[in-house]
Amino acid sequence: MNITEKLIASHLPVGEPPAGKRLPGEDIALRIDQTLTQDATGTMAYLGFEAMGVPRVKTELSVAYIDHNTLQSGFENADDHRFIRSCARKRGVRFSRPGNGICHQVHLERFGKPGKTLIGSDSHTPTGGGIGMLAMGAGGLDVAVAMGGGAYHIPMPKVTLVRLTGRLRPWVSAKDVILEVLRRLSVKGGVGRVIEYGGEGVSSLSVPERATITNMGAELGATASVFPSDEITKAFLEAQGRGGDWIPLAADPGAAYDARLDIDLGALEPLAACPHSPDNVKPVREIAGLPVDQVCIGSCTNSSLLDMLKVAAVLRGKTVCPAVSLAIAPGSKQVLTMLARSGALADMIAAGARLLESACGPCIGMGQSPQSAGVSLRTFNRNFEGRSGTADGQVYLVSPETAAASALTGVFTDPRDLGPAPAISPPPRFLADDNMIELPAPESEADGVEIAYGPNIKPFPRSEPLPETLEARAVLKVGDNITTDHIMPAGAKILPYRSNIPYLSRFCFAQCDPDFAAHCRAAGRGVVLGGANYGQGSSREHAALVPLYLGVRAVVAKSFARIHAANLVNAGILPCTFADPADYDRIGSGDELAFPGIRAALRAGGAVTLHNRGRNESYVLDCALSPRQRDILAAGGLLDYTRERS
Ligand code: MIC
Ligand code: SF4
Repeated sequence: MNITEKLIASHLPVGEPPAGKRLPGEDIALRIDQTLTQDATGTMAYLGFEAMGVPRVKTELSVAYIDHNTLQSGFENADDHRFIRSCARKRGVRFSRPGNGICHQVHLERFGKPGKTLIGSDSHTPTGGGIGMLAMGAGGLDVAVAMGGGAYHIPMPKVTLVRLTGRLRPWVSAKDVILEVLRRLSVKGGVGRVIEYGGEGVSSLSVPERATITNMGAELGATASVFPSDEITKAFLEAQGRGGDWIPLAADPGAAYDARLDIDLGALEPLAACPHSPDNVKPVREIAGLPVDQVCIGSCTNSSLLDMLKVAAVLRGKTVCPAVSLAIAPGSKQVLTMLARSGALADMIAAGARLLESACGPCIGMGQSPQSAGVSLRTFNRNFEGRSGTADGQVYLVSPETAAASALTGVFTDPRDLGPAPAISPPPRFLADDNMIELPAPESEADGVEIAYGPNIKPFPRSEPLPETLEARAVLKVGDNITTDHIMPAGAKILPYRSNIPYLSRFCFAQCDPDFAAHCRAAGRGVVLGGANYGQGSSREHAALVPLYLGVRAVVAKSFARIHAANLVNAGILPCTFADPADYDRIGSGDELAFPGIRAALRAGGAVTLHNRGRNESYVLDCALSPRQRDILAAGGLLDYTRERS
């Protein structure tokens, strides 16, 4: 078996056939050992959990992180933090306080365990694959179900082996490895797949480097990415004071894979993902010389101690170019404290870096938006149009080495031009102090903990069971690779309202159609028409709940990204694909549509008919839904489905 099959086989509910017997795409139910939430999706997850009525979480470990909404420009964020903290205390969840760091970085440092399953209400949860976990992003409701002891359902993935040979050359780093994978496979290339790393090159990569690679597997659309758990993993866990959490995990000799990609680490060079997609990758030397306005270093992709030490070494004794604003957000309290103690932080500050707190910050548009049409080099994972908060900002994704070099020169710089690379090695021991992780109240005292709802926390929008025939108007038609940032933007002005769906609805699809909400209101019931890979990017279920609130009952697309398709079903919105993609061209925004006999068709498990009244034409749609998902839609969403069964 390969590693993925081993992880799946050991987490199938008892009595289920082994993973090898499953066909790709077939629904599988996985036992979930650990969950994580972050605050921007966490309020919905805990509102869902409260609605389910389960008194205490049933996982081995559940952690609630506060890392996304930390600007606190009004009462809203602080209210959300208080709500999440109260849920965590009452329901048996550990609470990582604001300031403790970015969820994926902290989870890797303090909680991730090889061989375990993890789901998180954040699309970059696959970061945990760097330590040998089967770690997946999910919607908040799915995380709530898993916290309650329920299984997590995914389509059985295909497995792609990325076989690494050789060693990275100086100044080339893990970011360049994943950018190369993105260049070759594209943002759709991982859909329905787990990306498994193997080959002799693996042993030259440290855990934080592996985590950079698995983190950005999310940008491939992959279900998860996973590395073996080996001596390097063991050394990392030991250095975190968690040697006892280690188990070995490797593919069996001769294990089979559905596809293979070979990468010679020694042949890689510094790369950059150019605006506005993580797969628009070019060698840095081709862009060298382009003036740079801003550099941001951090995010869950590149904020480890190793990354920060490299950056500090490049900056030491120099001054950031006057035309450049350099912002640095170390990934966790552990990283920041160790930087401070080692003196490396002083090197950064002395060079002119603007220090940000250990949180997502600019990555999700919470501050540090670049100037008009500004060129911003970021060590982050997403450069979707407008995500930085500046509509015409030009965001490039690069390694910490390229970022630091360019901050000094003021132009896009291949770090190899700086001369010999500084030698940085991981510390033998990390400073492990979990004093910013609050333990839940003991079960005997949980009854006394009040859940603190603030005025910004509005109830969950509710769907209704699907009617026999659904009649609705096409309210919007969009092209390929529409992201959840298009559907439900984030950023400093909107993110504080993640618990307030009515307020958020004003901004739904704002970039594609500023009148989207008005069109929905006029239509009553709406259908969105999408191209390929609809809903790629984040796990935010707001991209389903807000359209639901506006009356969207179905999305018909050429294909879907996995997490968003699941979120639509959980919200009670029907996701279908065109059996003949050419039919996409035969429907337009404003067309009156009908899905005759949709309820019966879903029950029967077959294809669905879409009737276009204006043209008097019918099209065949595929609904690649599991029997469980069909039942969820019939019930009007996951909450009602779960309630019906409890
Ligand atoms: C992101 O990187 O887009 C986010 C913000 O972390 C999202 C979650 C969210 O929208 O709250 C994600 O990746 O899932
Ligand atoms: Fe936070 Fe950015 Fe990572 Fe999302 S991608 S979890 S916003 S650091």
